[in-house]
Amino acid sequence: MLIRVPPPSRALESEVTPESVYLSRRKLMQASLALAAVGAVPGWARADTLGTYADAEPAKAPGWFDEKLSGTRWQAVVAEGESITPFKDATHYNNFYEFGTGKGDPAANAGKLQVEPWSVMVDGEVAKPGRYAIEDLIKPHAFEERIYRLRCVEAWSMVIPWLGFPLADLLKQVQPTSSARYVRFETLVDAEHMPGQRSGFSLIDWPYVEGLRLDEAMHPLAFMAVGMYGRVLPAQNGAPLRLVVPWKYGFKSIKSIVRISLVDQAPKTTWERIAPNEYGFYANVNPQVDHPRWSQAMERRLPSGLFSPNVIDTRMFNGYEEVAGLYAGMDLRTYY
Ligand SMILES: Nc1nc2c(c(=O)[nH]1)N[C@H]1C(S)=C(S)[C@@H](COP(=O)(O)O)O[C@H]1N2
Ligand SMILES: [Mo]
Repeated sequence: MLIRVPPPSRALESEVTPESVYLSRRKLMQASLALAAVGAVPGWARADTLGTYADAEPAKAPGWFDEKLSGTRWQAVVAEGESITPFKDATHYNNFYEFGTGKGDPAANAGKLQVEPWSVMVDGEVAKPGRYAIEDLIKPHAFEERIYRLRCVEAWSMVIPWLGFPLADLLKQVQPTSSARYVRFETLVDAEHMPGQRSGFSLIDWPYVEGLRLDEAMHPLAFMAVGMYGRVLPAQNGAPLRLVVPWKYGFKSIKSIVRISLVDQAPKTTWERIAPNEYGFYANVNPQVDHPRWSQAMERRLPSGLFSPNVIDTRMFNGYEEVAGLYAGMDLRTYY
């Protein structure tokens, strides 16, 4: 359960510059060029928080990833005065039930996931449906780095530097028709390599399904990640392609996507099916609407331990208040 301690002051937090974060000379030059090009960059979006990460284990990436990496726009930092979660925590404290329900299970088991070749079925209300090889889905889009807070519904959080591109760009590529109202996402089903799908005790009716309203999906903050910490996405974080919706609880950010459908009805999502009174379709981070079994007013920011629990206030929309307009006139207690 959550231990309530006063949140550390913002000043204290911003003093912490993660030693693990640095830029290579080449990336630093790219970053300053990119920053100069975009012009009005807020003071906290300093170049030394962008780029490569000393603690990130290097990994061999598919060719399509390496081809795009050098053109990355190291510009969009969205974590004012906060420090980036160590790579080790972000990759060893995971939820990915396909690999087991323990926080260490994904890191232990996801190495068996076969990510090459990978394709994504795009269907439903789109002008360009079809089975897309991941290369073809990625090719038209420049990589960006986005440093986002990730707030799990279980009241812990991290700050993760993602690599990828806006979901809106992918949707424009496949061209939703005028009847499309929602986007539905599905994760891979592969019981041979995903031990959680073999478990007889699993609550989940596979595949894992998530969804967004089309206007939410088109919001510039909604992101498709293919990498993190300047490298390709580790399997336990949802390789090779996962959604990141930073203003919503983490369970909306579906991993290892194999199908994207444009539909006219709100899809029934995995956690809604399991416990509709606890997990809604919207799942916007909201400190005022508690989970039926625990408070959502605060969160444990990882790394967190017994002697420094690092409990901080949870912010409305996880601090991404620019999305508020999407929910104008909606009672967020009803649409939780
Ligand atoms: N397919 C799938 N996607 C998933 C999950 C899952 O179990 N299966 N867990 C979700 C939850 S609850 C969270 S908090 C985030 C965790 O992402 P991370 O492990 O990269 O931090 O992934 C989400 N995406
Ligand atoms: Mo979560």
